[in-house]
Amino acid sequence: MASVKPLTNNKKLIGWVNKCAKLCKPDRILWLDGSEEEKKKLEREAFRTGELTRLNQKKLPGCVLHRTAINDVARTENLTFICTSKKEDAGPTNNWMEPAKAYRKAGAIFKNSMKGRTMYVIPFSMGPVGSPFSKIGVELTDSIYVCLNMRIMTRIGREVLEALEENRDFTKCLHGKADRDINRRLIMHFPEDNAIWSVGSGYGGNVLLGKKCLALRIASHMGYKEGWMAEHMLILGVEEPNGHVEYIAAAFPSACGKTNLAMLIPPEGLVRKGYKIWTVGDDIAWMRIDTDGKLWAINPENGFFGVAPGTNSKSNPNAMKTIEKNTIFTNVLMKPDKTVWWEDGDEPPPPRGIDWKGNPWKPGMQDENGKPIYGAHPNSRFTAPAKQCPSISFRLDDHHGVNISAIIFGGRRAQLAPLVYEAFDWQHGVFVGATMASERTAAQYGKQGEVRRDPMAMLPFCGYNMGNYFRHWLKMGAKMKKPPKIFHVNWFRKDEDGNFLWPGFGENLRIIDWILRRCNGSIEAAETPIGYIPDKKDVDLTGLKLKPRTLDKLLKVDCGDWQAEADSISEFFGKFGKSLPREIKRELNSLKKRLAKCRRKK
Ligand code: OXD
Ligand code: MN
Repeated sequence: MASVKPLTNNKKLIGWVNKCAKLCKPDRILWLDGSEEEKKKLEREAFRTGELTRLNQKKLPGCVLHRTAINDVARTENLTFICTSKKEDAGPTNNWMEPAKAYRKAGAIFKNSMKGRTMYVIPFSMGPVGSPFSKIGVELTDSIYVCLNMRIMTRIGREVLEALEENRDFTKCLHGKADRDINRRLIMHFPEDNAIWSVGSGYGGNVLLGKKCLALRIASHMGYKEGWMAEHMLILGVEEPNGHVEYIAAAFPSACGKTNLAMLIPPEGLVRKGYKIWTVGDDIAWMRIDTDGKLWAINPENGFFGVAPGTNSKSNPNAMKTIEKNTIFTNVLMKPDKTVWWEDGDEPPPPRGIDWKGNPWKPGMQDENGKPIYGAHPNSRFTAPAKQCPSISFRLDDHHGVNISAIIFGGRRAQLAPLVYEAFDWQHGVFVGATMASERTAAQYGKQGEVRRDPMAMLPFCGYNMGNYFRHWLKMGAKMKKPPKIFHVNWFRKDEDGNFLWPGFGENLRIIDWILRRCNGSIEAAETPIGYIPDKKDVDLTGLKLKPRTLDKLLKVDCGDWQAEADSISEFFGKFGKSLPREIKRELNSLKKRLAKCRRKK
């Protein structure tokens, strides 16, 4: 095995790399320094093997295309495990495996799997290099696609190794494509060892180990132990007409428009008033309490791994500008001129192209069951540097992060949940987050459209017992001098004919504006059994044609429907047994009482 000289003297790191190499038996080991020349070399090699295709460099400078295996297009939650010594530490919502067994099972797949391949060593930092709130990881992988994605999504290379002094801990991330057989695919997390083993997949969420695996599953466990929070949240700055910027953090389940919200363009009426938006992050927030007793957040990532279908100049003009260059496209359609296309993008379907599976494609094609054949996979993605986003906040590189004024939970619910409501207080807000539910999307395997409960949008990402996770939220609130207010939004409510009631996208700023005015105490709100809802006059609808009756429908709280919801929450909580905090049970009982009172009044 040829090994290029390690770029570090850190013995712990060198020892671990050698141990993994002994298991996987790569032909070569290559340490990444993060340079531009290195990037070009990796790309050349990937073009040669077909791992990547170079796109039209005149129209899409620096852009490439990758196609995953056909059975490897989304996160595989059923193959994702939290491996703790005690089963109860993983809790009722995670798949659990005993660590020794997990190392054995995954080890058998890793064994000799890199023969004939190179093992790349990627030192990376989640968060600005050198920030006391950042965490360092090292990913070993046999995939150039992973190397190039990690270059965009994290900060990688020499400066990270310099920050990793001899004894500083790092997350040990081992990834191997192996044969990408779904029966030999495992995504293992070892929070007690600060380690991740992912084998048999090439799909982003499973293999860019800094993202969901480290920055959420492992980090949530670290946060629990160390007294901070790792959340599946975007971070957005709203610049108000007086120039003051307020920051919010918002959690939505995968593929519910987090990237669109993080980059929204204010509607005309609000632009005229002087509102501006600053994007800090679109997927993950690490939050901690500072000496001022307030909650501060950083985005640990450095790029966007967004869903392509549905991204267009109306839904997200900033994303469209972000991906004009230096972008990795995954599983989209390639047009004859080597540019890209996806369903519900800016352009009509091209007369022909190569679909995400690599097959010739024409509009209107159907499979043997009469179902449309998509040009781009519904979970096809773009990976683009955050700095290319026109609305990116300079705070992205701020070691200290931003102060969070409001936390928003949201889901995709055709019925039931009003456009917005505010929790009565932090504890009630934790209950609101814990009972979040949403219709399933293409980012997860499973039946699309089915409602599933997804507490804080963390169901697939909480690296420990979710009962303790709720407890941790309650504790964090109690420690803060002025905790952010907590809200719930639903942009997806439909009328009797199945039409969306709210226009969404940039117009969502109208609701965020209401939220911020509630935070600064300048307006009152109406109390309902589920929380406070806006007085209609306080939602700024300047320039938006929305019938007053539509706003009534959007804000309606039907106590009967909510009683059914409360029963379904009771059933969901049943699976937590004793680990469910008393305070959360109490919140459910109080909700039931308020709903019963409301029914009696009618
Ligand atoms: C994502 C996801 O890719 O949540 O962000 O699935
Ligand atoms: Mn996500």
